[in-house]
Amino acid sequence: MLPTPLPLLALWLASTSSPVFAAATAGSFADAGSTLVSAMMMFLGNEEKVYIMDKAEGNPTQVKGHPAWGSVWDIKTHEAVPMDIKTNVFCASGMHLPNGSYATFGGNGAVGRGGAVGSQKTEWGSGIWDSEYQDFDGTKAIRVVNPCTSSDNFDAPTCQWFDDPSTLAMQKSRWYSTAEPLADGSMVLIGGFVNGGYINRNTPNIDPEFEGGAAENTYEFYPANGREAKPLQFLIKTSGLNAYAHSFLLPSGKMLVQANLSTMIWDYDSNVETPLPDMPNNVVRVYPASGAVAMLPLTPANNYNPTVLFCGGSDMNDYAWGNYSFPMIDTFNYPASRDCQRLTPEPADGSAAAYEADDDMLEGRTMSQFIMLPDGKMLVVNGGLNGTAGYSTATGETFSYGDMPWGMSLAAGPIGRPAIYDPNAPKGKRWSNAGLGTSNIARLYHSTAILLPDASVFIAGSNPNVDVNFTTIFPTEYRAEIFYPPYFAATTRPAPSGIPKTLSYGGDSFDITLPASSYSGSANAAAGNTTVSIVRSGFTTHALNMGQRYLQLNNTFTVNSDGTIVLHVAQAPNPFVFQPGPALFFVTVNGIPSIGKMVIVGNGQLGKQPQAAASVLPANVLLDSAKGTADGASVNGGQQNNQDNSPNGAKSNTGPIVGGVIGAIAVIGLLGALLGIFLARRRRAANRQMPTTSSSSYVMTAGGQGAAAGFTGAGARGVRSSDSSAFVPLQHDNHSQAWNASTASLTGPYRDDAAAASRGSGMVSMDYDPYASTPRVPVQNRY
Ligand SMILES: [Cu+2]
Repeated sequence: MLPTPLPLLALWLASTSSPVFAAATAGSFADAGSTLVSAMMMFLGNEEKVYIMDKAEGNPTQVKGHPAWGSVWDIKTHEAVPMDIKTNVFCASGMHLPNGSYATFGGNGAVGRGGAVGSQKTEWGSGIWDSEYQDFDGTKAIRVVNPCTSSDNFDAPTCQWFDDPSTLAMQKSRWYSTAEPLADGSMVLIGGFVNGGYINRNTPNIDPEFEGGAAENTYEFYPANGREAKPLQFLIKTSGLNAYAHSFLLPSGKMLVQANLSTMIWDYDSNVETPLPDMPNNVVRVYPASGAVAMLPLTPANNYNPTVLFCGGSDMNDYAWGNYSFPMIDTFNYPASRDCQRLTPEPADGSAAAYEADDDMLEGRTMSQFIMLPDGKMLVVNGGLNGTAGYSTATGETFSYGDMPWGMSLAAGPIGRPAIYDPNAPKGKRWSNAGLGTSNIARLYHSTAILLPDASVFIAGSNPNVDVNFTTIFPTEYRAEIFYPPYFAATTRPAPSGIPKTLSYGGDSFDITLPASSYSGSANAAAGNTTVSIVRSGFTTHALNMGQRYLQLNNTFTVNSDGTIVLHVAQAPNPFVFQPGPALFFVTVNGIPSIGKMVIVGNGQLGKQPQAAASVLPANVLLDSAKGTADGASVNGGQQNNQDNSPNGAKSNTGPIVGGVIGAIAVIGLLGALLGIFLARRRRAANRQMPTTSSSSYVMTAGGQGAAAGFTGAGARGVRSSDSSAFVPLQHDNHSQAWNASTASLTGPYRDDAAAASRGSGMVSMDYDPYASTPRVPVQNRY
């Protein structure tokens, strides 16, 4: 029998007795342990911890006597521990709060095994609680957590999720809603389904506003502060393809919103919509087309005027998209889009906003996502060549689950190789995957990725299944990986000192010192090629990083005779350009980022942020004779020309290990080719059994043009015989009208007034306040 590649690599790595994560080779993927639950949603809590959420499902890992659907993963040890989440956080939205806490919004009703409605039901039949999985209804939940570190007691309630919809809840049920932060640290929650479904509409679509109670085409604020949920016409116009709408706060204080093929600028205060042009080429970018969408870096050079990049997704026709039940075509045979468009919603010259065709991606991608890297480039990672997000037991063309070629997955052709987009490269040269390795783990529906403080990228999840399934072709995935971008070729990382722990909006500049050992060669050149940036990695789910944003701070510099470079750095411009809350602070020299430090931007409070005049910076002071003392061998690693990037050129202080890994990868490549032939034969043979290991059950692709061909044949069949699905026909009554608003105050102490009041009556333990437990805003000091 053919051995599977993964054990071979594991065996080889074991024989070197090196920790797996010691081999931080530029362009490579490395094992990062287990997430314990499938990483459907994640965020970086602080410099130590990544918080992970899954839907309520039958994960073997238990917490408090039931399957876990939350965990926290440690960046140093690569180990996760389960965390208890009470409600079903299935496909929620999430966002940071100004003090560095995080909140998640909505989810699904309580479910039990196989996605069945929970054992305790409402009168209209949705799940309140399930006796086996012990999850509560999460449709209106607002869950808050204060990120803790290893020095905290994680078992203390102050480090655990606050999750009690009876005291803190949205006004409406929202599944697949969007959360976009506002300049005062509050946020707007947009749309969503009331219950489940593939897309948010019925056939025929005669009731686009309500869909008989299944669509929640409204928005609300958190904290609500007296503001009631209101209908959003844009969601009605984009009916069906309007979940997880793409939204970006703009410098004007208005918001770009994109869904289906429509685009608008929204004044959310007065609920006035200004239409912008439709998305060209019929490409849908929202779930379940799930294009990669992100705002390009905001820089002094572009005067902090945002441009949003939309890449990939699907140009399936309107009929093909189907309805709540499933798509009308076999999506897994339909190639995803390669199309990229740029949009500057508010052009500086006052001209009309217009989409501008950008370079096509190197391959079509669905469910790929952008990760903003500290060097100002954008990594696209995860996803598939064909199909869409979502899972189902049938389509309009394949009626029975037994005939579904990829189990419940509506996508196929997992892409293992990332690509990097350089927004500053000339048109025609913006995409490259040269030097980037290929993962052997499929990251399809419900996979995630997020930037870590060391500027690597944490990648996890994938579970196109209604419940845990280890035997289908695209199984429930717990294996995490770390991807090391090209700048990991550098032998020396900049080591800045004096980074403040908080940033203000305008006001006095601050100085950061870069020692001569941070760079090599001319100090003048290094200083001139240094950027200071804050990167908000966001809340990742469904190929989105909600709230992700990259801001380059304005700076000047003084070069000293001993080679130290003093950077004079401006504060953030204003809270519309970069909303209050946490971010990673990087200093990038010659394309090599420092290790990111977590900072809080703004005053850490909800409410109007203090603003001062823009920082005034001293003029540059250069000194021709000054030089850096770092080993210059590979300081240019992150600056490599895209076209010349080569994995073998990657230098590392773990040289022998690198050679070995590349050798092992070559062997894997050969095995992969053999495996491809093997699988092709196996697919031709009917009635063959599923392999027992997932790594041998699908073929990863490195992408590339035309790679979508070849995924049209019937693949292996899943072994589940159950016909249960999240996408069963819905009860079309809107039961989400009951008032249960957050009454959190925007002034004074940041807490939910109703929750605070109820604590006195014993509804919630007095010893736990989800907001005020730990001071998230440190006293003004420096790293
Ligand atoms: Cu989902």
